[in-house]
Amino acid sequence: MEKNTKKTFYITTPIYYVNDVPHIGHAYTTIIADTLARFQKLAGKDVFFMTGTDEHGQKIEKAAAERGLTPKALADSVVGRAQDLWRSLDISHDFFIRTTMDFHEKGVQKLFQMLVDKGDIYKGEYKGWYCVSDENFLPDDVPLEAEGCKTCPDCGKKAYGVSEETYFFRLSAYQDKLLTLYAEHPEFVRPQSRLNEVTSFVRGGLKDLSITRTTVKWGVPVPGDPKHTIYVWFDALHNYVTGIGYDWNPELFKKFWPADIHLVGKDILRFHAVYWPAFLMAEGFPLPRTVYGHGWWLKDDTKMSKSKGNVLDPQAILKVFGPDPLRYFLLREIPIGQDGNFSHEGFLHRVNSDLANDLGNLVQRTLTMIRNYFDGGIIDPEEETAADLKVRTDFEDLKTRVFDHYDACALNKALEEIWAYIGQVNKYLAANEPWIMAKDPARRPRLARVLLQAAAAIRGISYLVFPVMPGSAEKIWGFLGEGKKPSEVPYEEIEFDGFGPGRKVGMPQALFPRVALKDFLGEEAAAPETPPAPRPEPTKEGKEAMDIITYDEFKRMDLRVAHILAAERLPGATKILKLQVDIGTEKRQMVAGIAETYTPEELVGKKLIVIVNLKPAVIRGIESQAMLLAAITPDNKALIPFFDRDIAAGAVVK
Ligand code: ME8
Repeated sequence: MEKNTKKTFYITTPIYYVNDVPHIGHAYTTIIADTLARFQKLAGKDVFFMTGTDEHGQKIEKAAAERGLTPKALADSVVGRAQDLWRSLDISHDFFIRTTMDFHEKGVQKLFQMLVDKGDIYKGEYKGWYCVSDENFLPDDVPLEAEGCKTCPDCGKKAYGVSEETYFFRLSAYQDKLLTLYAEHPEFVRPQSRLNEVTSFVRGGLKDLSITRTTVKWGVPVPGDPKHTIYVWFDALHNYVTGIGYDWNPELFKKFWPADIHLVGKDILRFHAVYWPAFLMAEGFPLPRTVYGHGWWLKDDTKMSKSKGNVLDPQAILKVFGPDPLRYFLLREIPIGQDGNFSHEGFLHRVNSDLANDLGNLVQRTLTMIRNYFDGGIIDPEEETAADLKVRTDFEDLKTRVFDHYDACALNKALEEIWAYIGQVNKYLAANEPWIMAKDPARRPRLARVLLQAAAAIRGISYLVFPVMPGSAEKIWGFLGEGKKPSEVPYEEIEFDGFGPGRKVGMPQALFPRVALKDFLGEEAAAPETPPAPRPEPTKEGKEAMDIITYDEFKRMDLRVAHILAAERLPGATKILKLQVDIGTEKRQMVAGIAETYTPEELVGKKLIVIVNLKPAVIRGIESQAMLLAAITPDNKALIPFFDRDIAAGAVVK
């Protein structure tokens, strides 16, 4: 695809209907647009990012009547809540357009009149079927049902018959021009699969489009013929030009039009990839570079939609997690073109594993060590070894690849690559064991190098995730003692050496909350985690028998020192960890209820006591082949007794 070399970048979301407040699906589009806008700013472009609301038409008229409100009062209340949501999601739009704004209505009327004068709009009679939910005329080939009605093939709702005087837009005259556009500029519709759909739709033939209604009152009046209101899609699509200054700010319009990306859901691709360029061709405007039709978020395999009532309210998630976990999850989970099923378990897994464990712990551990071992800043690092150099050069390569992914809207790929690098830096730290080096003053220059490398990597990582997680990236730069914000550093200037010796770091705060499914969904909705095996209430005889045992009985327990080789969390489990241990004679895996007291990272390398001849138990589908000894605190947490000097794995405990 040809590179976009323009200095400006204009990106839009659809303007959402005000029949209800936005849900996760609307949040998704808006987050993608925000991420691309933030990235393009880092890339040095002058960016304009617009979102807004679509307030006219029959759908809104009907929704308002059902609530006993005027359409404008309904719009005002939903707009307030939508704007609150975009604030809570850290959306950085430059302008919020409402189609009830005066300049927009005037602009739409002016363009309508221009097309009448040109002969591209003419008066006629429309007979057909209309779907209010989609604000769309049904194609002629939709069959008539036994009861004499038709069902909308897109949303499955009942359509109703219309027969009225209308103004038509001469869409049929643009069929060949549209096909030429798709052939000469395949980047006009993305992804490629959507271009194919649109092309075959247009090849199938285009009929002129009815663009006014006499039976809908809530709309922009047709100039000189006010018994007609302008069809809501003709009105709404023009927000992309009125919002950027058409007819009221020629400089702004000249600077940013045509749009670089109209980001939309695949449900409204036809309006944007067929009707919109045809209107623009008729009006003589340059055409947008790309209409990007993204996939849908589904709930239980069905598209989330306000009219189906299966939507998820993002505010419920934002209250617990803040914006970045949701932004990250939605962008990481699926490539932009595909559909994805939203599950709370999937969301929590990503937050706990990718954010809290991988990124959060890396930041927390590294900064804590820098503060503990080099309070005044890291000094006198030794020369880079090959392994240290790899952390640096891999960052430089990563930076280029991530840039290309962002530029190509491959946001999930950008995040995948960044997280692979986070994993690499975590391994680098574990392999170097700085916490052990810190005990030996002779190894201080090496310790300095390892922590310097990790801090520099963290600074780079935060910069690269900034477009997706702006708040967290800014916080991490703050902990690193950085004077600037990531948004103030152009992409081409970001360097691994931005964190150098002598920099004093601040106290890291927890970045991502670790939340259990039951706390998030409520006890009943959450699948039970493996409950600890209940201790049987001892009978009188049993109690006496348990109180005193013989030495021979005690001796039957094979207690040994075990060395923890690896530790990890299990997806969706908040209390248990999976450990790999060396018990001297062999390696064993075990599952232990210690996740509320210990992180996997701090356990690796430690030695503890385990009983190795207990019958294996299966916990969460994993065989636990040993059990560790731990004291139970009053609030039911496990505290492991470690050794106060080194001891070999396998040593007998008695
Ligand atoms: O169509 N998954 O407004 P709308 C992903 N006013 N994205 C989703 C989604 C889901 N389940 N549900 C909604 C309109 N969206 C018109 C637009 S533009 C000139 C006029 C997103 O409130 C997606 O971007 O029905 C979709 O295209 C848009 O919300 C539809 O919003």
